[in-house]
Amino acid sequence: MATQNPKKPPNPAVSPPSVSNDESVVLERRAQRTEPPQMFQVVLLNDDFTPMEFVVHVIQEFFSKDRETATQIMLKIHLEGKGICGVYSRDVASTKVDQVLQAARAAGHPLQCVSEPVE
Ligand code: TYC
Repeated sequence: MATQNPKKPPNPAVSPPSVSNDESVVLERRAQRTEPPQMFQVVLLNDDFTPMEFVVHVIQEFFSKDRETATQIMLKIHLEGKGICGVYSRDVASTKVDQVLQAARAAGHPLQCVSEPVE
């Protein structure tokens, strides 16, 4: 399973309080920066048994690709060993993996699908 990178906590909205000469407390406002959420790519892996037509169907069905694009992705996986079908938030990517694996097992195919964090 993918592991999470420990990240530094974001810059706090205000600096730690500092005490000025006249003893008043000074809080310096800082620009707030929200990191974009970590995204996950859903990757299909090649194998020698899953029919090409089934893979094309899966890519169309679960990754909303047209038939031509799905065929190109399938052929890339077939030739190169793996291929990215889409990039999603963590939960959506995880659901896509579950859906693909469930459909593959129900049809009796060994197709493998994983999600991995995008660099
Ligand atoms: N290599 C498979 C075949 O020749 C086709 C295939 C493509 C299987 C992509 C899995 O993710 C895959 N029938």
